[in-house]
Amino acid sequence: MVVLSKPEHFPFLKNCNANNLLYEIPLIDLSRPESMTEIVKACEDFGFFKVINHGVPMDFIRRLESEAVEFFSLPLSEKEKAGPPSPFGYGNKQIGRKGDMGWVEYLLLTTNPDFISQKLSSIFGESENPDKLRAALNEYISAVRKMACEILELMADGLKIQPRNVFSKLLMDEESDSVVRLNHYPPCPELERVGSGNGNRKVIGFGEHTDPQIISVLRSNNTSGLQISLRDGSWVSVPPDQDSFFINVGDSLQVMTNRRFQSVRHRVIANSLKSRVSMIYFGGPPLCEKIAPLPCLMDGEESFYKEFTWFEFKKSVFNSNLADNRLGHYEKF
Ligand code: GA4
Repeated sequence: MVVLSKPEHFPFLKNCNANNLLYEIPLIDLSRPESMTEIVKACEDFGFFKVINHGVPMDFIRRLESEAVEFFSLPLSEKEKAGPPSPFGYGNKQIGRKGDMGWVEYLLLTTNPDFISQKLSSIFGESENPDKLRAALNEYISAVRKMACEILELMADGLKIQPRNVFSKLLMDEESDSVVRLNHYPPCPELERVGSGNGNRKVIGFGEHTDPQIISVLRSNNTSGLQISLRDGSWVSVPPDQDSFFINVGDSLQVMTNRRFQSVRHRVIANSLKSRVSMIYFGGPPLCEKIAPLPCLMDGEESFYKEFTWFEFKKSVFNSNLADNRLGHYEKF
């Protein structure tokens, strides 16, 4: 009999304690030269890691968080003026177009500054609110994009891919289809019961899913809730850290690396007492970009995927449920 949970069979389980609290999230210090190899290892083992010494000014982070808190404290009727969430705007409990629900409200925007200006002016009219929120979003997005590009270049170096901007150029492209999301998970005193038999009472804030883009950069306040799924399917909680960023490998990067890196399944569980506020940058390619394994990574191997454009993939993403395996449709075997 194979005992799957033994650390020697799954090296990443060494990082978990008995309560499945991942106390040793792969930690990448971007100021250290070792970060390149450590990032590659973290992407192979988890598709997920935490970054410190990230270079994003704390002022930018605090400013956007406080703007987000201010926005979410508006009366519902005001926030709803920014709806519906699809393709971009304010959403409450409903996620996507296929009936997924979560204990969350959010603002979903593209990262294009002109779009942000237009959208915010249409929500707030002539008041001074849009200027503050717009400025906070724009400075945050630029700094986080820069960090995401640095990480993607370290990945390329670590994988010995040239040129090193092979991934990062997709985020820097004027046509890059990147998204920013502000999430508010209100405290949930009346915990609904999900699942059965294990005595765990949970309310799903944001249901399990992988991110379709190349890379996601998440920052949250100090409220817990984020969980990631390990390769054996078990869920582990990620201790929050408001001074760090958490990086997710997205589906598109999984394809471009022909599964050397795997996108990470994750979800958010609501907290009964404290609000959780997160801000996520999803770095995506231009719509016309072909997503396929990079030939230099194939080394004689066959591609696991049929080629597709980001536009085609995105269309199927938005017609899917949150938990679906969206890459299944493009797998060759
Ligand atoms: C998950 C990652 C991003 O938050 C997002 C989400 C999108 C949405 O909220 O509209 C989706 C989800 C996400 C994947 C499946 C579809 C689309 C909700 C949903 C049910 C903005 C994205 O790009 O894909």
